[in-house]
Amino acid sequence: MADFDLLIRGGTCVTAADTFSADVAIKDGVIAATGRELGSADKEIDASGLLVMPGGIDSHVHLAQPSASGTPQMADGFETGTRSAIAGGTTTVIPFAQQPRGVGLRETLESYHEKARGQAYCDYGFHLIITDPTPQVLGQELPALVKDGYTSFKVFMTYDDMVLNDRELLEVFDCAKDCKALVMVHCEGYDAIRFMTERLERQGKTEPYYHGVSRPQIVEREAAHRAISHAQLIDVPIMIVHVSGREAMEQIRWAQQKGIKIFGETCTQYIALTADDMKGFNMDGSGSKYVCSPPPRDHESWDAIWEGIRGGVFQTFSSDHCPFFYDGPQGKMTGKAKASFRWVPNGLPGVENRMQVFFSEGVSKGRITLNEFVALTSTNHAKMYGLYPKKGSIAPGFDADIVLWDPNREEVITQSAMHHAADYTPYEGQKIKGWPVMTLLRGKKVCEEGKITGEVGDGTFLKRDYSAFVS
Ligand code: DUC
Ligand code: ZN
Ligand code: ZN
Repeated sequence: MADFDLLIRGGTCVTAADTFSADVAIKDGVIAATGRELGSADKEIDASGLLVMPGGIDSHVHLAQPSASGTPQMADGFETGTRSAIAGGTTTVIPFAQQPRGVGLRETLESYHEKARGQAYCDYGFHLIITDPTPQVLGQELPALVKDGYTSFKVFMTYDDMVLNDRELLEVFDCAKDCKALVMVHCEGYDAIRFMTERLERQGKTEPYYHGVSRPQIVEREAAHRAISHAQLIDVPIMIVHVSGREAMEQIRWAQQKGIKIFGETCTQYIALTADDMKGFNMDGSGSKYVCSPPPRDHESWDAIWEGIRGGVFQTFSSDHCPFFYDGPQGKMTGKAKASFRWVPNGLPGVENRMQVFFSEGVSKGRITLNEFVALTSTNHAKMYGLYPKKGSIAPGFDADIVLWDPNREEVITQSAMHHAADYTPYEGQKIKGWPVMTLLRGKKVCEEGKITGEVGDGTFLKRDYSAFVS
């Protein structure tokens, strides 16, 4: 009988801390050993010339979230969204379970479990989205669910159906402090956006491009500062998600330098897209393909985001995969969206392209090291959201979630090769250097050369521990 189930031979292992030549031995879905002369295995994979990295963890993904009536439904559910994830080298996603106002948190979670059960190609957890922080929710439901392993949740400072006012934010932060949960905050100011939107509409400026004008960086900066101040008042750590440019980045850096426990996340669209992409062909709608919130900015903002990445302001790099169709009856420009950008659904597909774009722009262009790439795409997500030391590294005892990566391979991103259900990728035509060639989920080969070899249902639900960053 062989010593191991699988041996990955001859590759270069990369973790958040080290880069080293070693074979990786896998048994029962777990990494059993790394090194040389490890023993025999039932199967072997030749990884010479390839990087052996922890599978990506994308801690900011939206799948199968219902939309308000009359607006388009999301393009991806759990099956297609997680299929797209593994094709891009990501082996764990953490989507959101959004509480409809008036509905309890357990009922909310159960409805998402139903959508996900047996449908996923990769492992998954859930963050809650709290939209209705009643005394019952904060006093009983949320603390109990945090104990049950739902250790993070998101709150919004904008959107009619989700916005929390300052008093509610403070109550939620206070609850998070008591139950050791990590709060993710969407920082954009509701009133300022409404004011800008109504003024633009009065001026007849309703094309998708004006989505970006309605929520400039000042709006994000003001909300980020307000969230930071509230967090400081309560003395609770928070994570400011999807930071788009210099203004909010500097607020986080300022807070971190003062010793306030604020964490930061940025996403692919903020290093690869600009507001000009939303110009498209105006009301024929192609600009709507790029409508997301916060909106993509400009090249100076890309530089600011890289400054934040290199300077340690951001701990995680996510996709904020939030996919809608462009064409057809569920397309981004259907119904009310033709009348104003305010009705265009906010979000882009991106879970498949996250690691490709980040590797190419980051590692291949010399902006970050391989180890920083692993930290920002995998290890830090695992630590931030209570999945470490099960996920996020190449070492004995970790799940054998592994991506084999060719650092020299050149490709061009194109919709025809994508695995999501959406009918476009916002990264169409991007030239990429560095590409995933094989993805393993707990030791099983689930994707090779863009061909899915895993099965729907391979992915399992992950109960999570407390964040390593919340004490
Ligand atoms: N916030 C997100 O996190 N994702 C999509 C849209 C939004 O506003
Ligand atoms: Zn958000
Ligand atoms: Zn999001």
